[in-house]
Order: sequence, then C-alpha cells, then structure tokens
Amino acid sequence: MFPNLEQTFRWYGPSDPVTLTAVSQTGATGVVNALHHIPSGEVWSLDEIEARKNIIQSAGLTWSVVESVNIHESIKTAASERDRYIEKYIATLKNLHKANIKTVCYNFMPVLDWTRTDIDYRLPNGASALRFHAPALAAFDLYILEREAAFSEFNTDQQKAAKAYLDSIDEDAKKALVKNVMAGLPGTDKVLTIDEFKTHLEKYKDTDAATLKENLRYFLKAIIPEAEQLGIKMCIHPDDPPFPIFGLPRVISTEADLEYVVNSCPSDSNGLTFCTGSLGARADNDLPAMINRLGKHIHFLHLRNVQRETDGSFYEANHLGGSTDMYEVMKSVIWEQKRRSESGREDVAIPMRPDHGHKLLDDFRYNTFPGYSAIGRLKGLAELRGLELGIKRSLL
Ligand code: DNO
Repeated sequence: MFPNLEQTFRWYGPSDPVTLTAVSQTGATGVVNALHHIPSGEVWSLDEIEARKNIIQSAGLTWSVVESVNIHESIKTAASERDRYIEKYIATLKNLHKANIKTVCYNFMPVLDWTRTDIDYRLPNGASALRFHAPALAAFDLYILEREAAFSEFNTDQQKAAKAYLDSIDEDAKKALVKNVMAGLPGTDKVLTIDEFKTHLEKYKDTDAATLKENLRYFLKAIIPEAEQLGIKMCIHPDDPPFPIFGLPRVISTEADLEYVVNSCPSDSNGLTFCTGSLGARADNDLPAMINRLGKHIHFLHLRNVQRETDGSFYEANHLGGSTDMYEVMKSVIWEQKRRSESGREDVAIPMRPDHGHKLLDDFRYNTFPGYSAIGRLKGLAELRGLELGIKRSLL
C-alpha cells in the first residue's frame, strides 16, 4: 500500500499562540511555515531559514512546505523594478534549496491576500467561523472606500443590499469591517489604511486580467527553470475569494486558470496548491473532477469547506460539511496517489493541511490568527485523516 498524505499544520512562527508542541499533539508531522518578518520581496537569508528550521526540528517536526514566499507587487504589475525582484525571489529559492526545503507555495492575488468581512461569525452552536458576506464587502467598496467604478460594477439590487447592510450596523461594526477587509496579509498584524489601499489600487489601473496573466507567465518563465534545477516544487494558491473584488483582476479562480498556469511553463516544478476552500466558493468549480484532470500537478493540498450562500456570500463550514463533497474530493486525491505510486513517482505522500478551523472550546482564550485556531483545526485534521483511512481501506 502506498503512503498516506503527509499531515501538516500551518504555524506562524515563534509568536504563534499555537505552539509546536500543540502542533505535534495534533498528529501532524509536517509544519507549514514562512518567514513573515521579512518584507515581501526581500531575500530570505540561509541563516534565517536555518534558524527557523532548527526550531521546527527541535520540536520533532519537519518544515515541509513554505507558505508563502510572497510575490512583490512590482512583479504583478510589471513595474520597472520587477526583474530585480525576480532575482531576489530566485536567491530565496536557492537558499531554501540549501536548507533542503523543497515545496514553495505562493499566490498571485493583487494587493490583498485572502479577504473576509467577518472573522467572528457565530454558528448556531457558538463556534466562531470566518465569513465573506457579499453585501458587507459591497458596502465597504461603495460607501467607505467610495470607489467610483464600483457603482457600475454592482447592480441595483446589490447596491440596495449593501446600503441596507450599512444602515443596519453601528460604528463599532463598521470599524471591524474596515479592519477585517484591510488586514490583507497572513502572519502579520498590519492593517492597511484606506489611503494606502487606494494608492495600491491606483497601481493596478493599467493591469487588467489579461495583463496580470501575462505578468504571471513572465514570472513563471523566469523562475520555473531555476526551481527545476534546484528540485523545488512551486505551487500556486488560488484566489480567495475566487472572483474579482475592488475592480482588481483575479486570475487563479477556475480550472481554465489553473490550466493556464501549468501550460505557461510546463515542468514538474510548476504546480498547484489545491485549496478546496478557495476554489469551492464558486459553484462552477467541480472540485473532484478538477483533481481528476489536474491531479498530477498538485504539490500541496488545503482541505477546507465553505457553505455557499445565495448572494455570492459564503462562510467556512465544518471540514466535512458545507458545499463541497469532501468524500469525493478525498477519493479523487487517493486515486491520484495511486496513479503516482504505480508510475513510480516519489511524491505520493502529498502534503495536506486542514485549512482553517472554527474557534471552539478553549480556542476562545487565545488570540490566534483568523482561521488558525488549535482545536478547530485539530478537529478538521482528525476528520480528514479518518476520511482518508476509511476511503483507502475500503477502496484498495
Ligand atoms: C489563508 C491562506 C492564504 C494563503 C496564501 C498562499 O488562510 O490560505 O493566506 O496562505 O494566499 O499564498
């Protein structure tokens, strides 16, 4: 029988309230980590990488995946300094290679990484979940950011819903909305101001989806040959949410987008992070079928579920609940592993992590990064590994 998926857990570094001891008690053996203190675009030195790796190893764990080495904005907008930042990116990959870290996740989302409007959405049982509430985002865009073009992008009903939402919340809730949306980057407490955000948006005025895709291809053509030589597997993370927001283009949201990535520079080093939570927010993404077709390019799995609502909103559901059929997803993953094993590929134990978790029980005592509670994610991981075992034992 071929090996199971590699169970990993995201850890935000020494200041993460979820300690490495806690990580190892979840049963995960791999850690997903990044050097969040190094500004986006700057080189990660070998010393810094080794120091972090030693901390992880001293806890009996392995640094399995880097999530993420972020892409400097100049690369996404093709600004004049992009080649310099690509060189720096390659220097970081070389140092990761020296430290024997071989899987690197990244994303190509303009300005903001993932976006939620509510980071404490209460489910009927009191658990706290993350939610993307479409009227709240529209309210922010139309009436707080006051982006002119937004008035032609949202239809009348959406504008009405946005206004009604805005009128229904008090000043504190409004402040929380701004903070949630502007807290763009994982692993930092940095919240953009509205003015900073506007400056960033301005830089994208000449970058539509076609241009952003071209800029992605340019980046891939430059780094993938290097990654290949180093034996590093790059894996792009999809957009979250998987549709344009704030008039910014989003180009990694559908199966066609993922195909574009792998075809732009065909290589074993040019792969995917298959995030069921991000991709699952679109009803037209058939996740098990996508895994069947694109499986060989998957180097990293984020397993999470969202419950889609009727108006483009969604909230994060239990890992085995929600709109995505996790049983079918897992089955497709196991078939992919079987194919890999039969064709002699070495990467059968694809790293997977329970992506996000609710806040449950004692999680409320800790100020963890949104979505990165200990118990909620442990519950997700436990369910996922049970699902994997059950399917595998009954299928094979
Ligand atoms: C959120 C994450 C994203 C992801 C990056 C990958 O929890 O899934 O922040 O790490 O977009 O580059």
